[in-house]
Amino acid sequence: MAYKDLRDFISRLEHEGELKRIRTEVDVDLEITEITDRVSKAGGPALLFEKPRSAKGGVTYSMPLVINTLGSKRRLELALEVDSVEDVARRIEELLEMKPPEGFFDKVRLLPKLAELGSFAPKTVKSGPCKEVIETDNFSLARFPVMKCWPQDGGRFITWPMVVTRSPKTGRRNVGCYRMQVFDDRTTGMHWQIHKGGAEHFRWLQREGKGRKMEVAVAIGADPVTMLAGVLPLPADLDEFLFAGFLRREPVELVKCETVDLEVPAHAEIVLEGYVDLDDIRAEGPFGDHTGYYSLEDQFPAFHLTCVTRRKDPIYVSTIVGPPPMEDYWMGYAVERIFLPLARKQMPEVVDMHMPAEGIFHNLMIVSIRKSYPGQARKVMNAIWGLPGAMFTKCIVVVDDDVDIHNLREVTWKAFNHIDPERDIQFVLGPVDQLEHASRLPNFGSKMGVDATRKSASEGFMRPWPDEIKMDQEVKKKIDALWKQLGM
Ligand SMILES: Cc1cc2nc3c(=O)[nH]c(=O)nc-3n(C[C@H](O)[C@H](O)[C@H](O)COP(=O)(O)O)c2cc1C
Ligand SMILES: [Mn+2]
Repeated sequence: MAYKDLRDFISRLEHEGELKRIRTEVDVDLEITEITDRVSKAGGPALLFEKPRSAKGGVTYSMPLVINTLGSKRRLELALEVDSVEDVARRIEELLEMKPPEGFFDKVRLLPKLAELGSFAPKTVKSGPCKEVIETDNFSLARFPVMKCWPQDGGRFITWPMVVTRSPKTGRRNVGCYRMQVFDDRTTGMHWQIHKGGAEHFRWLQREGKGRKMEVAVAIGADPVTMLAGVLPLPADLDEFLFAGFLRREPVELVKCETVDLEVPAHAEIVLEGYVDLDDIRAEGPFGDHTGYYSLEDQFPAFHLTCVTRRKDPIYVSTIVGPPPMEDYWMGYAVERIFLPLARKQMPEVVDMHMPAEGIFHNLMIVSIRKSYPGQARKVMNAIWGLPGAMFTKCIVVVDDDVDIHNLREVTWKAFNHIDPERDIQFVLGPVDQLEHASRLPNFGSKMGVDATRKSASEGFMRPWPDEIKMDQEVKKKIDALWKQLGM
């Protein structure tokens, strides 16, 4: 059975010894960050702050704050209900391997699989726990324990929302995790970056001449897979709630909003309904970001609340980003593993991919390939620069399949041995992550690919390529047998 909601997951974490309750009053301004950062760096548990408070605001909040829920491999596996994240990759692989049925028996065999797929579509239900309290006039964001994460942050930020919009062009839904800076009791920023689904919907509002305002619903806290789905770089127009249903093997239940024509998870903790307005674009930031640096102040739409619906006793979920590794490294790890089979569909030569934590996802990707024709490493780089999310990768290092890319020592040793830098480094110009602070322009800059595969005559390399040093097996065996006797 999939987790019903956030509290269901929290109980499981507690049961597994993966969650610590903190009963001491701790300030949402910087203090929760300092504690969570230390725990995060030490590979510690999820934290449930039972008494968040704000000395500045003079309040002790009536609701707890949970953080670092996915901040380890174990918790990620618990969230996905698998023994290993590789199991998810295998399930996706199986799905992609589905061949069109040929004869009658093939069709019969395929039926359960197809039926299974259909049964993952989100289900709209009449009501749900997120409607226990409906506040259409007497609501305020000041009641939620929203954190100021880092000293130079421009304010308090909701860091793990599921932002739901509908395309003014196609009517299709998108769900994305975009931070929201609290401007006042009923207004926040909406930090969807220029390349993201929400921003694309907002642009189509004007292009389609559908007025100046676009409805937005924001859900905070749900079952962990639905929360994770907002972070996944899915192709545009693939509904995140459908994908969440596939991952959790049970449809996500949705309810209609009160004041906007959108649906949100019925089991959410908190729902904020409202709109963004083409005529209300404001300064947002700075914000201590997942690069380990502050992203500077920039212009983003303001989100105006029209209604809050929530549980009677909501749990507020938060996450912090900052110098790696943090909780978001594990979300990135999920992305890396879940998308590998999809990437392999486009690039069958790819054996494995890895994004080390310090590369903060978009700065460094290491890819191993089975090379069978000249220039193939460069073909792979170009394909990666064409994928959603991965298009931002600033540096791609392509190695042969005999390199264990999860072992950075081996990568450094082999990759740097194999390159003639002037020949093997390729620069391209293109879109870069909006968080990129070194590029010549915002959102536009260069990217680098390093072809660290063995070169052959077919690629113009006329010298012999040396073998890697390896001891003879017989000698190894002989010494194994002698080892004890040697007294080492
Ligand atoms: C903790 C966290 C915070 C994030 N904050 C933002 C953000 O403020 N703005 C943004 O554009 N993307 C942010 N992202 C990345 C997006 O959630 C991610 O790119 C997602 O795929 C976007 O979905 P979309 O492709 O449907 O737009 C964040 C990711 C994480 C894990
Ligand atoms: Mn999307």
